[in-house]
Amino acid sequence: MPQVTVTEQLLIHQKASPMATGRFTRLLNELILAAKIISREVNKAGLVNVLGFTGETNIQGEKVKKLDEFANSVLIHRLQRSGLLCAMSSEENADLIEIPDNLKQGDYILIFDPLDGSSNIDVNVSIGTIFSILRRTGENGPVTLDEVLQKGSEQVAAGYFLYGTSTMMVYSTGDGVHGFTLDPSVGEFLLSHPDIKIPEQGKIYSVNEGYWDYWDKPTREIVSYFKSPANQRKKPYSMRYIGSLVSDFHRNLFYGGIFLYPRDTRDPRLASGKLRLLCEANPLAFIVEQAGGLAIDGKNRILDIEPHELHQRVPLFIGSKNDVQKVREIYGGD
Ligand code: AHM
Ligand code: MG
Repeated sequence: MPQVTVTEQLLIHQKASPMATGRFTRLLNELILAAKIISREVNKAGLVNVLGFTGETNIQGEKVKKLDEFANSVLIHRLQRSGLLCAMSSEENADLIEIPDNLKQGDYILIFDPLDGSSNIDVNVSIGTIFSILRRTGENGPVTLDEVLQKGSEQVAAGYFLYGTSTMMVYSTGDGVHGFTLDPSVGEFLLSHPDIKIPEQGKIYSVNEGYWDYWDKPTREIVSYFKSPANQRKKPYSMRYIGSLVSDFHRNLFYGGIFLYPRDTRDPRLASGKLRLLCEANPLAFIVEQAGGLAIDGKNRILDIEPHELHQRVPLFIGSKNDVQKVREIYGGD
């Protein structure tokens, strides 16, 4: 079977759009190179002194690990110099990352979580990089925060890199979802999973059930539904929770199921859940919808939420269509 690299696939996509300038292809290629560098470091993390806390605390009040910092700086350094972006936003940076005046500006905005699932780094569990690409809405000149705070439905592309037993890239430009696996012997991402579709009906639920006491009644009812043999499936769902959003999402994308991160009624910091709208929920919602699934905050479609701040958090229910619809029904949505 002929092997298609991600670059070949991007060029095919580019040729199919008469207005394409090649800039978007270059942007994805820059991202891919950054991810290969991160993947290399993740793979050797156990061997060199890149593990452990730096002792610093990020803007979310969480301890930052060295590998997070590394991934963040690789992405910022490479993409800032690409000439393709007018701004970036990272989960690790409180403010917008501007492109310095001495560097060329572009029309795109990149939002990312450089290394999601960082609590898993020290124990060799899969982690990932999540990205979202927007086009700027204004003309030239300094980018405004409003241009970055676009609804998820405006994303031009979104995806993630999963550093697992293999390194994978899963992305969508709004034309289906495609998965590529890094062949380390040639250093290329090869098309391994074309046109991914999530099963309409899942068999897995993924949630941190340790927080049961902190949930409201409807949330407990939802989780009880998935545990119950009397559900749609007529047998209990299996519970699978890695604690790395990318990995939990990726498994459910292929096997079918639902990932839940509900609001927390006791901890005011988690009153809107833990996950971030712009760098986590929106890109994965874009992917899941392209794969035939759904993503909601309980009642509303994630991609329709108007963001009002860069690090806004949102409850997230994402996965197979029937399972997410059940959540919406129990919360009393449409
Ligand atoms: P991070 O971006 O700081 O790694 O935090 C997000 C992670 C997700 O990957 C995961 O789904 C979630 O936090 C797990 O949270 P919890 O430990 O509360 O279950
Ligand atoms: Mg994260």
